[in-house]
Amino acid sequence: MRSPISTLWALLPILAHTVAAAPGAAQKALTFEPAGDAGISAQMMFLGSKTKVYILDKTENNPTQINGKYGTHPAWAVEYDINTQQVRTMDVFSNTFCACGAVMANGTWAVFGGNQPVTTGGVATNQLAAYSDMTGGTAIRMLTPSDDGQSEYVQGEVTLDITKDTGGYLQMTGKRWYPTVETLPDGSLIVIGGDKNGGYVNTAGQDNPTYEFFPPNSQGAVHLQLLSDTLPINLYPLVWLMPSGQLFIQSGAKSYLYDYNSQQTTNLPDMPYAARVYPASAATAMLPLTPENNYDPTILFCGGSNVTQWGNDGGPGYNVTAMPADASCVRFAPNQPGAQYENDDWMMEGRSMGQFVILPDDTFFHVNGVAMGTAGYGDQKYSVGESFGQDPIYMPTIYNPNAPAGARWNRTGLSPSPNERMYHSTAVLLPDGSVLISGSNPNADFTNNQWRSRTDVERWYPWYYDNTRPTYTGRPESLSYGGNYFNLTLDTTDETAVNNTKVVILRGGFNTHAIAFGQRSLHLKTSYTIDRNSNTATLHVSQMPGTNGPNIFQPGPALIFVVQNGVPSEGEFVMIGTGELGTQPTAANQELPASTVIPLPNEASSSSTAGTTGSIDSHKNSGAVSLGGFAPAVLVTLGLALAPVLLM
Ligand SMILES: *[C@@H]1O[C@H](CO)[C@@H](O)[C@H](O)[C@H]1NC(C)=O
Ligand SMILES: *[C@@H]1O[C@H](CO)[C@@H](O)[C@H](O)[C@H]1NC(C)=O
Ligand SMILES: *[C@@H]1O[C@H](CO)[C@@H](O)[C@H](O)[C@H]1NC(C)=O
Ligand SMILES: *[C@@H]1O[C@H](CO)[C@@H](O)[C@H](O)[C@H]1NC(C)=O
Ligand SMILES: *[C@@H]1O[C@H](CO)[C@@H](O)[C@H](O)[C@H]1NC(C)=O
Ligand SMILES: *[C@@H]1O[C@H](CO)[C@@H](O)[C@H](O)[C@H]1NC(C)=O
Ligand SMILES: [Cu+2]
Repeated sequence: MRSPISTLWALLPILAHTVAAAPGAAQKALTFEPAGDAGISAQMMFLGSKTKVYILDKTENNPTQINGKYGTHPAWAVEYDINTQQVRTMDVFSNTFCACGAVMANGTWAVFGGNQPVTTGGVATNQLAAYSDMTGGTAIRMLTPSDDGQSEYVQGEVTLDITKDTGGYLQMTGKRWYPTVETLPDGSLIVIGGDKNGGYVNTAGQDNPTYEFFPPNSQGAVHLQLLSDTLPINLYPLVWLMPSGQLFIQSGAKSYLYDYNSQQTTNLPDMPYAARVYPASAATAMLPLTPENNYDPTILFCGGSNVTQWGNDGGPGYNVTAMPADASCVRFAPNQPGAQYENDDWMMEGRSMGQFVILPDDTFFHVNGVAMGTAGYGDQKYSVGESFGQDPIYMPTIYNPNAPAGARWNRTGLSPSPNERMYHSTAVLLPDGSVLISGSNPNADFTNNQWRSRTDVERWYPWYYDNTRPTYTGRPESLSYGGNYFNLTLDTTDETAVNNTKVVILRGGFNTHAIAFGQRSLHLKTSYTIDRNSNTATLHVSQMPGTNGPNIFQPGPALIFVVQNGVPSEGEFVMIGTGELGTQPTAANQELPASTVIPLPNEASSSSTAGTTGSIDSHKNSGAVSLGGFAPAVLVTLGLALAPVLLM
């Protein structure tokens, strides 16, 4: 029988969790809300620090001006403050038109490539006239984010021959427009592919079928045949680092594993149903890596376009806006022997340029994009305005990878955004678990004509947004690959809630063209000790996986969330790894103690009969949890025998 006192203790956490949101606070869950104006169109976006989102545009005639190093010109880069919704213009002096980026192990972001200098109307130029922009093709810009409003891009110096970048260290081996960047296990970067001067799709004449590393090494540009083999739709190839250290690459209709150490390529099955890479532009994401799936990656591809004729760099060559976007969804687990693409639940409608934002509750917010046509724009008779896509989809969807097949897509309670988010729009997760959305600009230069260049910012709030959020103490500043576990003290001792607490490491990545480059989510292993005497709940949390850890989740900053019954805490930045580039030390993960409830003395009396001292009611909740010296059978018997005592 439970004493009155223990009944009270049991009620406390329930009381704490029913405290309503502040009186008068508007309920925001499942709604969109305006969130200021960026002054530029958010073609690229990444969360750099707890309070700052960095937004990049291409060279164009934005309403906001900046007095830059090479003259006064429209701004193409801003720092957006999440709390005040104010922006600070930043000087980027090369054309970032369709660049790519990633974060390194030391927390510095690097943004690679772009296009040639342009003047009014996006027309190529070799004069400083109009926009004072330099060539972006070979450019590298680095940014170390901070909350203090002082960060600036570090860029290669240029001569006033604006077509040449003389930055030495800060320039690539060749021009890359639409390259892909992935962080490597040592926290350096690989920059893959791209073309030289832009266009709707790539052509052999201007392809750059190579990759290079950053910081650069003696290899320079390394030929990558699979890029040539997947022309013309090999721009922004879809690339994920695998636990083996190889790269999974999906380009054109092909799939590969590529080992950049041995330069060996392994062919994998072809992509079914539709093209997923730009300009078909499917929504893509790696499913959360968890102890339950042994951190074995599965990649999800949804939508895109099953256009079969791709035209050339001048455009599609036919009325592409009349093509319905694709609705199919497939999963692929590249590491599995004999891996095949498998059907997943198809989307509620066809969509090109939909984007997945992985939320801390493991569901994917799917937003932005169009129902007809593809990415890209051009001055063609079939363009809508200049857009090669039309029929924007205002209604988001939620994808739940853990729901049973047939029930993974869901829009219960959702409502549409009033704003179209078409080509060159972006979305990124914020530390409070909401999503920032901005951009949409299928135009060569800034315009208010349909479809207009959007500079407004909006925010979307998931179902958990207004819930009382879990809090905890003991958050580490950094996590190692393997080593000793750490303890967090939770704000509830309710066993169901404690048992349903996950620690999620999430990196939102560099977002552009409906792709979140580098987006990854990983669950750390956990177990718990609830002590009814001190009324405390301690969550024991493993470090990052030791074995292959830097391949599974690359070093560098990421958000940590404590997620209880699906409701995330505020996310905080934690450094994964050493905080420096270089081989990351790995070690075996210390085994976690078995989950335990230490009862009050009157309850414990029954435990002594089983010969234990206080530590009873052990629950094994992960394959790696230590059994604390007890044989499994003994523990099971013990658990069953004590269950009535503990649970009544
Ligand atoms: C991070 O590493 C890069 C490449 O070595 C370097 O250029 C940059 O200055 C480093 N950032 C910090 C904050 O040390
Ligand atoms: C391409 O998509 C259209 C529209 O969704 C569909 O009717 C058609 O069957 C698809 N074709 C293939 C080969 O999947
Ligand atoms: C292209 O297709 C769209 C959608 O069917 C149609 O509205 C438009 O008139 C077509 N444009 C041209 C130039 O044929
Ligand atoms: C949709 O998702 C919500 C929130 O996750 C859930 O409560 C609801 O049961 C789901 N609906 C369907 C039809 O799956
Ligand atoms: C974590 O908690 C366990 C049991 O509650 C304790 O034995 C261990 O020493 C703690 N570890 C740290 C690093 O505080
Ligand atoms: C803890 O959660 C696991 C997984 O959901 C479940 O199997 C187990 O029964 C739970 N244990 C308790 C004590 O609630
Ligand atoms: Cu683009």
